Amino acid sequence: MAGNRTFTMIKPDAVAAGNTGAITKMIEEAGFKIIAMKKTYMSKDRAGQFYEVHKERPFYNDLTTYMSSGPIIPMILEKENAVEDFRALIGATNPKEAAPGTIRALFAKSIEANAIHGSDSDDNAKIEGGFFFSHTEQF
Ligand code: 3AN
Repeated sequence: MAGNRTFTMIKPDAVAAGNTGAITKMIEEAGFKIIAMKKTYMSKDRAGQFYEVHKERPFYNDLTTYMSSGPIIPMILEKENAVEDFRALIGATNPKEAAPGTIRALFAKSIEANAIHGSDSDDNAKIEGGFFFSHTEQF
């Protein structure tokens, strides 16, 4: 059965460009309820932990440098079929391939600075949400 929560993070490029409000509005208008949200930073080490699965990929060093370059906005979101529906709302990893009207098509600058993260499974949504927030099950 599909889970009803996912994890997202507005990335440094979108926060710096002043797109936090526009993106949050799109998320809420798409029917997601914001369960938890904060503005925070990741050190390069902490970004390395978050993206541990990509450790062997050639873009890992650049990615963790970029993700620790400025403030981010992690959130836990709730909606029926949350993981899949949120991936549809944000669009493909590469903004050039992202469907028109998706968050990445509208706001991403490049495949690396791609505005927003969305968990790719229910299990990862739990792990990633727990990376930034605790005790959210009671919300
Ligand atoms: P998604 O965020 O769409 O699930 P992943 O999990 O494959 O994509 O990649 C994690 C992050 O790594 C992406 N959001 C993007 O910032 C970066 N990334 C992925 N592929 C590349 C690439 N070929 N070059 C540079 N950065 C990449």
